[in-house]
Amino acid sequence: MNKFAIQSVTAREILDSRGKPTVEVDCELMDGTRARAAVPAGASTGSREAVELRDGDSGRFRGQGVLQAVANVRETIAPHLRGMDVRRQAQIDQTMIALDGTPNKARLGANAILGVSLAVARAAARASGLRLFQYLGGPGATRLPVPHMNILNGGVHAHWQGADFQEYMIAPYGAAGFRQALEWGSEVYHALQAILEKQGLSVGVGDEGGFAPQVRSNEEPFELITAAISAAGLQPGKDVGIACDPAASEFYEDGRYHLRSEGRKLAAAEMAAYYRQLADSYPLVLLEDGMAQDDWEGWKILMSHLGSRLELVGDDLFCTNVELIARGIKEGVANAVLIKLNQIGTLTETIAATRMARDHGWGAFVSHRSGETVDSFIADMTVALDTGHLKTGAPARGERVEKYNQLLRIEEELGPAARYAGTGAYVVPPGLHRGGRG
Ligand code: 2PG
Ligand code: MG
Repeated sequence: MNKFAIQSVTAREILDSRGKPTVEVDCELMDGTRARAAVPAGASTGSREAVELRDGDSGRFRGQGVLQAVANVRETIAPHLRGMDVRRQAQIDQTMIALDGTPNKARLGANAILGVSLAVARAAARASGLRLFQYLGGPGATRLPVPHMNILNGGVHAHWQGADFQEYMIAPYGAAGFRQALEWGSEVYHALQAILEKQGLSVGVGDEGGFAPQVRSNEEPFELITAAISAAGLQPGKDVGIACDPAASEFYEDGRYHLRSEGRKLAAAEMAAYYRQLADSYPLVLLEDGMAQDDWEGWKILMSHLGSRLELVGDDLFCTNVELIARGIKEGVANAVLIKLNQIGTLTETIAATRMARDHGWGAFVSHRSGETVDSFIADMTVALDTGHLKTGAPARGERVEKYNQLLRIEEELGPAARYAGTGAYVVPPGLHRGGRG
């Protein structure tokens, strides 16, 4: 008997952090090894993401049910995987892609396929007697990422109550190790809370656990966060930098960027100038989706303004899709790629996207989704793929901190072999782009 042979694969509908249904998959091997994985879901989704199959039955979960995806795992995928060696990840993923037969996983659902892909990988690691990060990354997987903690939420994640920009993150790249980075993150988060309270602003949180105050501009959060870093006894730009994901596709209408909180509509060149002013004034190190997914010309303008100073990450622009990334590399529209498993739908395609970015000297920035579960797969995957940085929300809320806590465990497990990516995480290292010196 091959103990690595798949005995069964099954799925169920569970709830995610927003209380919406999502897919959870269990995989069991011949030797009794069991593993489980759950699938996240976005709110500000790219238009070219693989298809997340929803039932559309308005009688259940406002049409958001995933019973069809669950049935696809149980009835269509599982019979084909039974007996396969669970370590043959690429073959298993390929089998599901072929079974689906569409270019964007529209038939079986990327949520069905991804759940299986991840449960299979975890089962293989377990049966091999390895931690997931070791199984996926081998002996070289020893570098802990800089955690990008989203401490102030806006845009669709805060129901447009405050900033138009979706995510304001702190990046403690100056810490000595991951544990200290997380400690600093938590301290800055709580320092920000105190500042907001003092100013009479709300400390209610958005989808990713960051505060969602009713600010008057998209610049104000940069001021508040810089003050919070200092209030925590840390040096802005040296110890802790700032990263931002405006998620610009969400406020791009009729060829212009509509900043509701500021009552302005900007053209791409004006938007790029705005970002440059922010980079001049605050310790900005990384800007994700500064332009919209359909505004490739805008991205080129942004690159010419800031490409030598900041890591410019494409999320909705690339959707973790090697075809879109290849085009982006050819046209020079960014210098880094956001990596989200469920945008593409299998582990092997996600690894291929990461490789393509790195092979061309681009950054790869691993990400959670705004709808999450306590599954911490991306923590292990980030160490395994050695991407040097990830974002997985605030240092608060169970589904967010579970990933950070898993990285603490990995750092502990590695012991003296653990290294911290620090400023080496970025394609453009911080310090080259500080105010006045850029
Ligand atoms: C993003 C993500 C994650 P969502 O835009 O980068 O923060 O948001 O999951 O809603 O697409
Ligand atoms: Mg994004």
